[in-house]
Amino acid sequence: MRPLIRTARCCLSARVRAMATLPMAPAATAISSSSSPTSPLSTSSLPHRLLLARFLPATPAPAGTRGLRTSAAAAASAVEVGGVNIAREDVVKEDDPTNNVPDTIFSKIGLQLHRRDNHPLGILKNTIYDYFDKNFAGEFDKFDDLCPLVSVKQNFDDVLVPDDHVSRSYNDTYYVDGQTVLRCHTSAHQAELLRDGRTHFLVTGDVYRRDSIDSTHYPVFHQMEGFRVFSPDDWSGSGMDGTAYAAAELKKTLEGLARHLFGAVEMRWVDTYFPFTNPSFELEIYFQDDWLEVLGCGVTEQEILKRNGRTDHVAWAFGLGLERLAMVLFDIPDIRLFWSNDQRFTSQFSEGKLGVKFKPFSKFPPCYKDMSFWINDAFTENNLCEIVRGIAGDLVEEVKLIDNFTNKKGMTSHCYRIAYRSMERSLTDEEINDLQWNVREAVKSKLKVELR
Ligand code: FA5
Ligand code: MG
Repeated sequence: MRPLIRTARCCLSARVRAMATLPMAPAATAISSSSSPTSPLSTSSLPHRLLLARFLPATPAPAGTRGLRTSAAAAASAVEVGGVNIAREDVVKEDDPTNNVPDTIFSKIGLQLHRRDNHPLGILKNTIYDYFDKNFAGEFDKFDDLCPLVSVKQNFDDVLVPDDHVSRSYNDTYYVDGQTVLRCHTSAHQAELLRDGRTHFLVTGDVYRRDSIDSTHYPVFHQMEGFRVFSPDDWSGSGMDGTAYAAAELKKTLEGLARHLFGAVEMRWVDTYFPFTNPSFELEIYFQDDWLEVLGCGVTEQEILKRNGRTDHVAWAFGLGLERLAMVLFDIPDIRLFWSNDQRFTSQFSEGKLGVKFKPFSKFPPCYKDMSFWINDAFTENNLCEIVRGIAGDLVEEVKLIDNFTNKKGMTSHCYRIAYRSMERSLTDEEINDLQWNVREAVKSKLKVELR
């Protein structure tokens, strides 16, 4: 098995550079000079600035992460998704060591931004539906209301994620208990839909990941899964074997989708690895002066088809990040904005209008605060980010490692720069100082690190 590495994404700062479409590079194109955004389920081995990997086995949450919940979110007590009623106590279990879901996460369940027709994510979802309806005449079944609480089996085992894969760790995934997670990708629904006899489907939903903080990463985001099964009749006349045929169909379909969405934009294919596809690819789009990964895809592993009643068939699958595409299409500079209820944001979008450029309603300066500490063995950046997010909520824009050294005694120091900025108003010095003080106290007491 290839090494399983997580990489830090690079800080993306400038604006979209939408350009003439480059011809899609062949899958084998070697890509240099870029940093790849994090992807726990893939390992595109691109150069990266920081290695944040903490390979944790799938064991209960380490002691240092247990107290990471805060009361930042005044969570509703229950929500309903896809006919399932989810109460706070079903998801947030403060005394259960196998649970690591904070209230800030529970407060997002059931909001289903992708089902709002005049929200950028809903507009994008509907435009992708249009593409599939137009090109495949209603062949694709659509699901956008499947419950995000899934079993470990659905999320990982059914899609062949190895037992020691980093994405299974408590550092990366929100566990409700030892057997149940908040899905970390829409691929969690592939197997059940196949078993249900489906051969063409699109699944859109909210997905959850413990992750670091910056303008293109958020612990709750939205994916659309696409899946298409072929039978031997489909490829027999093509002169290709089933895998080559499915890979060619996949790229054709996604290149067509990219043109449908963007018209002209600079993009490229990157070879990667997923446990559930082979070969596997990622599509990247040039955005804010850097390459932004917008989807992962590939030819489905035979084992998945075999286990679910489709022996002798082949299939392609993709999983795309709706926020990532919407940021490029609507010129939305920060992923937190998708969650804004501010009229000045929401009123700019309307049903069916893809690509209306977002006009920032105000620009408030960020305020930076640095924090240095000696880390311990249990320290992870995701745990730090969860604490910061729990205290500052969406007022935190970025948490970035700016200095890292080990002294002669072998002690390692990290310095993180936290950027605080509201999308909606000016923050007072006092407010920021309070936040930072609370963050420092929580980091000290919960992560047991020594502040410097
Ligand atoms: C997956 O989740 C795979 N399940 C995708 C897939 C499906 C591959 C089917 C093959 C076949 P990945 O972890 O790379 O892969 O995430 C897919 C996309 O989700 C990324 O390309 C990116 O667009 C988006 N994404 C990932 N993490 C975040 C995040 N924290 N915030 C916003 N978007 C994210
Ligand atoms: Mg990825």
